[in-house]
Amino acid sequence: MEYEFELMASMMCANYGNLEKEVRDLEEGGIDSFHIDIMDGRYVPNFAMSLNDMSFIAGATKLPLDVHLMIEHPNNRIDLFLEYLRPGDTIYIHPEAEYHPSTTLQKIINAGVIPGIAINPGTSVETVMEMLRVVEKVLVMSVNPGNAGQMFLPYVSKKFPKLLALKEEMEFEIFWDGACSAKKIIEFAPQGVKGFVVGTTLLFGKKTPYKTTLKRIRNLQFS
Ligand code: S6P
Ligand code: MG
Repeated sequence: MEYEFELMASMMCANYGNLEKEVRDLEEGGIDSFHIDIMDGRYVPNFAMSLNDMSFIAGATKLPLDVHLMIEHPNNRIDLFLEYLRPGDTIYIHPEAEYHPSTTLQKIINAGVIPGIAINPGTSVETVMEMLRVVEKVLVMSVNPGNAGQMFLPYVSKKFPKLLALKEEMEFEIFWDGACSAKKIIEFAPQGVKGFVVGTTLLFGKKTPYKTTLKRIRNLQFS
């Protein structure tokens, strides 16, 4: 069996010594989009990428950007990001980081950008239920946000059946973020998870060229 799924490159894991080459190599390897992890050092205890990194990548590729905002009160700063984004790009916010997350989501929609929410490991599907009707994408975090290279949290798997049962009626797609391995793609792509963020677990920091790794992932054997 073959399943269609998207691969998003976690750009916080890329080599910043030559970011342009990283973008080209990933494009050549057939990546679907660039996942941009924006952190403010408050909502998460780290600073990863920022506005300048995102705008550089937006200018360097025509492929979609998948912007994951891990910042407090994104509504206060969302215009800065929207200015650089194009139709087909996505912004995910963390609902816990906002008093009125659906106002922020509406701003994203009004700008012609795809609205998404990211769900932390400790956040239940029930908590974000109403927003599932508003968003087009749900990014399920299988690690706590803040760092690459973390351990997969097994209890997150239990969330998928609930989301999969709701996705048709509420019209959203499900994406996986954190410690994504080949095993997880083999298990979850057939169930209907639409895309996977690939970071240090599968793609970056290895000796293998991106093209080879991405081809291997596309050719995974599903029984
Ligand atoms: C974590 C971030 C993620 C990571 C991704 C890296 O805060 O949202 O997108 O970049 O998890 O992948 P890996 O395989 O190193 O966990
Ligand atoms: Mg992310």
